[in-house]
Amino acid sequence: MIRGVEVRRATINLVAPFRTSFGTETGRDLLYLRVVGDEGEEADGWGECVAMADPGYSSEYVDGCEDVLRRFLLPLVGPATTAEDFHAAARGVRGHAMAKATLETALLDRDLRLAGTALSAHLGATRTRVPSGVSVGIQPDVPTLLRVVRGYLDEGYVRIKLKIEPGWDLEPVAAVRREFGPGVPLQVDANAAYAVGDAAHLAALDDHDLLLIEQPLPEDDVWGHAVLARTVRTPICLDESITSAEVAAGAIEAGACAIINIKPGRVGGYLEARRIHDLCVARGVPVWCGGMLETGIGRAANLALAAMPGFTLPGDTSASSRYFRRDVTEPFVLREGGIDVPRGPGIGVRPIPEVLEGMTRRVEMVPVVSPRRA
Ligand code: SMG
Ligand code: MG
Repeated sequence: MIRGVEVRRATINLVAPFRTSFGTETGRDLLYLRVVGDEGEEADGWGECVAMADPGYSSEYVDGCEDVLRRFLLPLVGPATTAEDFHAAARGVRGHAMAKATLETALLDRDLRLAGTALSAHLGATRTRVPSGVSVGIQPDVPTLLRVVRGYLDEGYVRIKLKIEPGWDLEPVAAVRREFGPGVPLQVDANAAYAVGDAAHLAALDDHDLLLIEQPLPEDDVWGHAVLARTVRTPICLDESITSAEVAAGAIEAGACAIINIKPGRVGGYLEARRIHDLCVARGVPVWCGGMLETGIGRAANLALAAMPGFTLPGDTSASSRYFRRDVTEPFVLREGGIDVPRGPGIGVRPIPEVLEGMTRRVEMVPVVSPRRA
């Protein structure tokens, strides 16, 4: 029986600032949930919220996630609530995908630990190791960018993603292509920094043989992406725009994207992420697993997802050392261009107690009382 949910706020620094078209992250302002039952610590379920401190990537932000969890989502959990129960009950709360995903993942982790099943097996994963790409932030200048990219290639990352924005696009992409040659799988991510009127400019990226252009236009402009896709030859991939399987189906139908970046946090959890995967497999649309600078808790679950058969492109599932000096779990390491998928029950990892305590700013146990629903 579930006794309560521990709400924990913690902080971790990044090894280097990560700059995108919407801002610079120097660390993570973390929200972890732990679903605590009376079956012992081994069965506790963990979830990590992917929201950033500010609403720059999406409208969600971590303090807002904590608020909606405390006021509307945690009250849906009763002593016997499963992840599937919560998924159904949470339909009554509009939006707030990242907040929902945090709690649903913690419940799913607990369900699967009790069942002795690994998340990867539960999702129908077919791989034991997933190829690892790396996302490279906007750099102060091209020589610095080339140095950073070289470092990642030397480490063994099998795909490079460059963050772009107006004023930092054609030149850095051309420079990386020139320096490292045609064999390096390369893609770009604009985080919604362009407008449909930039179509001719973006079409100049076609010269550099990119795997894809990720989210060039604002998240609510699916139609604009469809228009853009008629001008630009490089495949358009959507990230921010894809918030559910229904939106994904519409975007594919509209010709707005040829590839989809699946992030469980953005779509409300692993159950919805699996629906999007299955839809894309049925439509012949390749998918890959995005990243939100997760610590080991979130990363473990993403690796399980990325091991599913439709994930045919390398994801932003990099090693712990790409982000943190010391991860909260045992570090994920890059081996032969990939990272091993955890095998244990649930997400397969748990925080290292002393590391977790060192990062924690506050922690509170919210007891489970009579649930409003479920
Ligand atoms: O986890 O390696 C990572 C970050 C990958 O570029 C990345 N994420 O739009 O895909 C994206 C961004 C969103 C997070 S930026 C703070
Ligand atoms: Mg993106």
